[in-house]
Amino acid sequence: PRRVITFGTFDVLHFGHLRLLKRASEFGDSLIVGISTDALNYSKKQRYPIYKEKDRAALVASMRYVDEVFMEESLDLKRDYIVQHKADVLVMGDDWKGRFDFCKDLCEVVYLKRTPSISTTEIIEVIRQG
Ligand code: C2G
Repeated sequence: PRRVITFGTFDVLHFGHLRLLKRASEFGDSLIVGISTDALNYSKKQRYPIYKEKDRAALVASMRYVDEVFMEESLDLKRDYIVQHKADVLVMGDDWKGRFDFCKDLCEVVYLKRTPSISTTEIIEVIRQG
């Protein structure tokens, strides 16, 4: 059985996330999702996600395409996570195109087209402006 792995924050879960997870799941028999922790987000973007990591993980875990979730504590552990979870394929949206090619000796690496015109940042902006 082929195991697929993907990573993300999945904050303010939206249709673009759903489509990414659905398409990722089609690359194998099970899908494992690394949820970026609140601390990892803070270190990347100098702001915390709207929803706490436990809640983001619970939402993603409840989706029918997802078999397992774990917390992604650091971007530098990507190779360890792939090995630990015995992943055969790493799938990411193409905003990360090329950035995970260094894992190609461990597993297949696939980048999927992002769903246009939807993002957490934009949703937050719209809500803020009222
Ligand atoms: N995505 C998408 N279409 C959108 C928005 C997001 O396909 N309109 C995809 C992204 O390309 C990514 C996944 O959904 O593959 C999760 O997106 P984010 O939560 O924004 O993930 P990010 O914060 O970039 O975290 O180790 C990698 C990081 O943890 C990725």
